[in-house]
Amino acid sequence: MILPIMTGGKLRRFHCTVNFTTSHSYTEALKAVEGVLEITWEELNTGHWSKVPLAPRQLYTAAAIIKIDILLRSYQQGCGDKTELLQSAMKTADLGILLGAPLSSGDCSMTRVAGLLSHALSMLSSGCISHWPALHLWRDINYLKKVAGARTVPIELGVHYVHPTWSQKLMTVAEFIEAHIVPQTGEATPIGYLAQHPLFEQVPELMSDIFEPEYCCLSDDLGEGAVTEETDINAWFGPKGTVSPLHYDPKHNLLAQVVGEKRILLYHPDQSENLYPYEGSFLNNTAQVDPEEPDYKTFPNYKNIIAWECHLKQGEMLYIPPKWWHHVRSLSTSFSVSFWWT
Ligand SMILES: O=C(O)CCC(=O)C(=O)O
Repeated sequence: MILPIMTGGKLRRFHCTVNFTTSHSYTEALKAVEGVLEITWEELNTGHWSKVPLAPRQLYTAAAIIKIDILLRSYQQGCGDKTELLQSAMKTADLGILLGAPLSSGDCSMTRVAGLLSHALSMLSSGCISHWPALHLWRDINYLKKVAGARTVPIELGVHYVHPTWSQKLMTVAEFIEAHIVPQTGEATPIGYLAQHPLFEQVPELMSDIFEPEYCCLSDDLGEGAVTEETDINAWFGPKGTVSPLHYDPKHNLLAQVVGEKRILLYHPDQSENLYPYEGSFLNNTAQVDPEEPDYKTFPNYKNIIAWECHLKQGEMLYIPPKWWHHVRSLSTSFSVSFWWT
């Protein structure tokens, strides 16, 4: 499930305008706003387009914004078919772009919303990995122990990789499972995470439980003489509570959720200045802001952020485009596989 979180700036007023949805049902609210859109539509389609005054076009935009908000709230509450709700929001945004007018000079919020919605429709896919044997095999830690238990792997220990107490330790997969996966949340401190590790090169037997998605053949550079690099396939295996801090990667990424669930916050690359990347070449793909506890005093631009929240469930796969910022928290014991390609 992906849903937009629009805070700050021009988009904040979307939320202010629709508080009435708390006391009315979404259906009633939708009916009311569709009435406004219909009446305004009549006005916009009477006479020559060049003669249509600004006010009804602005009203159309305002009503479209409210309708989108109601549709996204319905989406969030699980009221209706999720794809249909997003498609309807997308169509409303497109009509708003075609027929409406900015509510103030320089306001391009309709275009922005449409862009965000089109990403939401295309980024998350379910059913793509339902044929992977890993989906049922990896839920069994005894299977993982049997296939990979004796292999030594690097484990990240601590809150996350930019935290001052973070460290790394080598241990076998079996030791890691006993110390960090079997204990219930909170029992094992610090949290251990087998993160970004090419486990499938090390243990080819696990590779036969998954399939590289065909999307990874879609290279950016198909020119003559282009050399296609191998896809980087990494394992991310850990207990509830692992965090990959807010960062971006230069490659296309398909993140497949094989076991458990993750909450992923996503930000378009144009949000970089609101995220305060670390300076210098080492961590400049990592944000200083912690989106889970933003320090607005030190990072005031974060108030203007536009973010997407995605709950990536078992069996789903998320496409993260190059340079898109992402923050990832596991909500349960989790095993994901990432495919990075150029
Ligand atoms: O799953 C995670 O913890 C992080 C995944 C990630 O950052 C990636 O695939 O690029």
